[in-house]
Amino acid sequence: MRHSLTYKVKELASNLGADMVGIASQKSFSKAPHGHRPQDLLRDAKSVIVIAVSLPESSFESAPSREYSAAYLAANSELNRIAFHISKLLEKEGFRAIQIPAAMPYDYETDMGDLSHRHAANLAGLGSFGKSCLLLTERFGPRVRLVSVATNAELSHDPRSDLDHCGSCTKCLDACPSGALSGPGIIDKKKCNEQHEKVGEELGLSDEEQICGVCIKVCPVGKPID
Ligand code: B12
Ligand code: SF4
Ligand code: SF4
Repeated sequence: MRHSLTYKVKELASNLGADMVGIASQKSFSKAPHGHRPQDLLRDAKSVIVIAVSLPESSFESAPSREYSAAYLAANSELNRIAFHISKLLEKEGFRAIQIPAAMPYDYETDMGDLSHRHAANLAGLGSFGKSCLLLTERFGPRVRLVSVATNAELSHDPRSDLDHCGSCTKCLDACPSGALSGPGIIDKKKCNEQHEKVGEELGLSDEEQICGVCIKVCPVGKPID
């Protein structure tokens, strides 16, 4: 039962356009901040399904740009759509499931999502953290966006990923235009946010459309060698 439902969930996600799917146990979130664990969103949560959709390589070439912003928004709506259908499948099978927004809405005061998709993706084996604080996947590097679904179904869990993809590289730290990345894994969210606002003003973007993405653009992980 557990294996066949896991298979159905993964199959549906990839039929709907997911590039990667992994599953983490609710128990692996024990170090997540209070209020941001799967059981804070779904009382009897047992598993978290994490889905990644990659963005076309070319959309980053121009980043930050209106074209990258469009790809960013398209990926968010694809992810929310996939998560919606996974939740419906699980409910049809007699379980409960809740989708966590890919991006907006989140708590704008604390800059925190209800659940951190990056941590969830790491726990579900999709990739590991880079010096940029982003999730790096072997195949697409950081050029993926993520979404999670918490469910009370006991699914088969994937092992956590702990590969170091960065080594001695410091490209993202050197390229960050706002100085928000001051060291490996250290981000000043205020500076990063201000950069999003600055770019947004320059490009005439609404709050929801604001992007930067330079730390993704310069990352060599998962890029074809040229
Ligand atoms: C708010 C937000 C922002 C804010 C704040 C960023 C930040 N670093 O928190 C701003 C606007 C600045 C921002 C910028 C960007 N973002 Co953003 N953002 C989010 C959002 C909506 C919430 C992030 C969040 O919850 N942060 C709070 C927590 C995780 O961070 P924290 O306070 O530092 O948490 C500490 C502890 O609480 C603890 N913790 C929290 N949860 C857990 C869980 C466990 C198990 C453990 C052990 C610990 C733990 O860990 C942290 C300490 O290291 C997520 C979507 C989501 N729901 O995950 C996208 C998201 C993180 N953003 C994303 C992206 C791509 C970007 C940008 C590139 C923007 C762009 N598209 O141009 C930049 C990159 C900045 C960077 N280098 O990290 C992607 C990342 C994809 C990836 N490959 O990793 C996400 C996941 C959106 C998505 N659906 O894909 N973002
Ligand atoms: S999104 Fe831009 S400002 Fe924010 S950390 Fe990445 S490069 Fe720096
Ligand atoms: S640019 Fe280099 S240091 Fe930054 S996340 Fe990618 S591999 Fe790591």
